[in-house]
Amino acid sequence: MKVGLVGYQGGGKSTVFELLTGVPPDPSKAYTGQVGVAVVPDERFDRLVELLRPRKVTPAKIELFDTPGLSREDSSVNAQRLAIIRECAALVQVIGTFAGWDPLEEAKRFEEDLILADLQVVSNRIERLKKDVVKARPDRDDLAAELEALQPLAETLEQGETLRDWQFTEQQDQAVRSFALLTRKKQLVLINTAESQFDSSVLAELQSHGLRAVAAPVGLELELLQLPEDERAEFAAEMGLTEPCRERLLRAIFEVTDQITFYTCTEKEARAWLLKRGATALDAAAAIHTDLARGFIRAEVMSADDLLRLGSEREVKAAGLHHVEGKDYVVQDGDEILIRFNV
Ligand SMILES: Nc1nc2c(ncn2[C@@H]2O[C@H](COP(=O)(O)OP(=O)(O)OP(=O)(O)O)[C@@H](O)[C@H]2O)c(=O)[nH]1
Ligand SMILES: [Mg+2]
Repeated sequence: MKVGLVGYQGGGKSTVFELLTGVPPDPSKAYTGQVGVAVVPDERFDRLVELLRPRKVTPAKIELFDTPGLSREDSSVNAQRLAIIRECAALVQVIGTFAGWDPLEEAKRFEEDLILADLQVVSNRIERLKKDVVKARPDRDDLAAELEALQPLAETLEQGETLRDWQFTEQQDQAVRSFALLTRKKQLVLINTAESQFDSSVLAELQSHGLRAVAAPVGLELELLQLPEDERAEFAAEMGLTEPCRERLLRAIFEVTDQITFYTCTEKEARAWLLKRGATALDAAAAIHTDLARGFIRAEVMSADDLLRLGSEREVKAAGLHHVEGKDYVVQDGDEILIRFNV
């Protein structure tokens, strides 16, 4: 699952990318985008590792996609850049207040761009359907149903609203699947502030507009990390940087993806995995290895919190909190899972 760093040119997307992944942006990828990974901070996993002391530790990672910024002046280049954004599962719009833009204005403007792009895709399909549905075709009924499913979506977009909170029917879901609609993606606004102090009323404004938002002095923090270690404290004091923002941002980005974390722990390796909320034990098995899904027998599950509280698997079992589940079990955030399989 790729999370896109998106927005207008010069907002600081690549600066955020570098801070979070540790990888400097590659200029040769400026027009295509660049993928990097970052570890998802997970305090519960850290405590599990401390308790179990496995030989190997593998935390969960999230994929970040630094995309080319949209142009404010020349919207003709934006169609291709919006197409790049379509590949992302969730969006983080980076707005740089250091550049003098008003965050709420910029967020609204970006939203309009996304709405227009979606409207174009949906309208194109509607026009096509209107032409085909009057022809004598064997699939006429299906086309008519698709047309009916798409029309309310187009109306919503025409009214300048996103599809983020829309309850899609199965038919609608099917009809738009290949469009990867931009305004249907989960989104976070990340305000890249020039200074460590920031007027947080902007966050409240964005939130009342229906957008989740966080703010952080990303540029300053990156600068700090690039200094020799013995100069950092002085720079931080001078700039008023009290608490590092990297982990807080990664956590906020992780939350916007709507995933949960589950764990697999053996003496050899403790590992954290990400899974779509609502996914099953079979999905969890497939995330680990296709063999585990193919030969799935059962999942042995306990909650990491119980394990941490009681101190050992034996104690969890003694307390009756260890359970055996089938393929359809909906994995819960924080489950520790052992998949039994046979291939
Ligand atoms: N003063 C200041 N400058 C910043 C900050 N963050 C980024 N910049 C500068 O702003 C410029 C643009 O930052 P980038 O991170 O390249 O912005 P971008 O969003 O990736 O831009 P595009 O890839 O062109 O869309 C660079 O020169 C950065 O050094 C900040 O917090 N403060
Ligand atoms: Mg960039």
